[in-house]
Amino acid sequence: MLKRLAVLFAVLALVAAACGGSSDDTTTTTEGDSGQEPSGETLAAVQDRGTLVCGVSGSAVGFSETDAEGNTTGFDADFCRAVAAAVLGDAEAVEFRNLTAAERFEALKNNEIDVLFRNTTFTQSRDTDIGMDFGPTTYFDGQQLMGNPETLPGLTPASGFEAIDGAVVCTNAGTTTEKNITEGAEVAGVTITLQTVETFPEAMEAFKSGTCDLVTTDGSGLYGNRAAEINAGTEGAENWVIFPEAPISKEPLGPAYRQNDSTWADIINWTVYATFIADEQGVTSANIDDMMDATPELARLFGGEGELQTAMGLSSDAFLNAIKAVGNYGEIYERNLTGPLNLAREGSYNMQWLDGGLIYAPPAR
Ligand SMILES: N[C@@H](CCC(=O)N[C@@H](CS)C(=O)NCC(=O)O)C(=O)O
Repeated sequence: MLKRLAVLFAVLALVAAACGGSSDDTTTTTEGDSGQEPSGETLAAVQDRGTLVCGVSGSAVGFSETDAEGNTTGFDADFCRAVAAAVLGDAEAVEFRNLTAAERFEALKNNEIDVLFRNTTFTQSRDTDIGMDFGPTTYFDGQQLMGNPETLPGLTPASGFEAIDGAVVCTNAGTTTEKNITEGAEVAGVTITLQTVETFPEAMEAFKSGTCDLVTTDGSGLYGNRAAEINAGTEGAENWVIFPEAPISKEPLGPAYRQNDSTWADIINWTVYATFIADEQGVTSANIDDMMDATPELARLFGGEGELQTAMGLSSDAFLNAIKAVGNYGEIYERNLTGPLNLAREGSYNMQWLDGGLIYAPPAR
C-alpha cells in the first residue's frame, strides 16, 4: 500500500532537487579573516559594553521566540540570560540578535555577536572549517519529518523513508537538516523534491498551505511547532504525524563561539555546566540561598571556599547569579519545553547521566 502511494507521489513530483539554499557548512575561512581573537577579548568587550550580544533565532518555538514587544523567551534565550548573569551580574543585560540559520555563522565570525545559542548542531565542518568552537550540548536532538496523513494516507510514527518517496519536503536553508534529508533520501533510494526557504516558520506556512507534503527539522522543532499549532487551534494539527521514531540524524544542539578565545570558551562552558550541576544536585533558583554551601563542590561553584570563578575573570558569585536568575537545567527545560509544549524530558537523552541520559558535567573542582 505504502509502496504504491510512494510511486504515485514519485509521478507527481518530477524534479529531484539537490539542496536549494546556501550552505553555511561549506563556508571556509580565508587566512587573515578567520574571526579569531586573542583569548579574553570577548570577555573584555562584553564587560566594556555592559551587555551580552547573543545570537538566537527569534522564531524557533520553545527555543527563542521574539514577541511583538520585542521580548525574547525560550530555552536558548535563557542560556543567554544565564551567561549575562554570570558575566555581568544581570540576566537582563542581553541584546538578542535574531539570525536565520544561514546568517548565524557569519555573524559570529564578524564579531556581530558574542555567542550563538540558536538550535545549532555541533558538526565536524562547523568546528573545523568555519572558525568556531562548540560548548556543551544543551539539548540532544535528532532530525525527523512531519506530515499530514490526510495528504499522505497511511503515514504513522513508524513510517520511514519509503513514506517520503515522491514527496515535496520543505525546510529552512543553511542547516544540517537540508543535508541530512538529501543524503538520507539518496541512501534509501527514494526521490524527493527538497524546497528550502529562509526560516522554518515559512516552511510551516508552505506545509499548511499544501505547497509541501512534509516538513523536516530537529525533532524539538517539529514537536514544538505542532504543539503551537494545536494551541492556536489549527484544524487537524493534532493528527500531524512525526516520524520516523528513531531520528534520521544526531543533532547535538548547544552554544558556539569564536575559536581561539579560551577564556570566553571556559566562561560559556562553565555557565552551562553550572546549570547541569545544580540540576544534578537539586539546587534550584528557589533553594540556592540555602543550598549554596551544602557540599564542598556547591560551595566552590557558588562562590564559597575554594571558588574558581575569579580565576576565570568572573566574580566569585557568577554562577550563583546565573542559577538565581534562570534556574538549573531542569528548570530551564520545564519552563520552556515541558510546560508550554509538552516536550517531555523524561525518557529522553536530556536526562541526567544518573537517570539514563547524557547530561553530564565535569566536577567543579
Ligand atoms: N540544528 C540544525 C537546524 C537549526 C534550525 O534552523 N532549526 C529550525 C527549527 S526549530 C529553526 O531554528 N527555525 C527557526 C527559524 O528558522 O528562525 C542546524 O544547526 O543546522
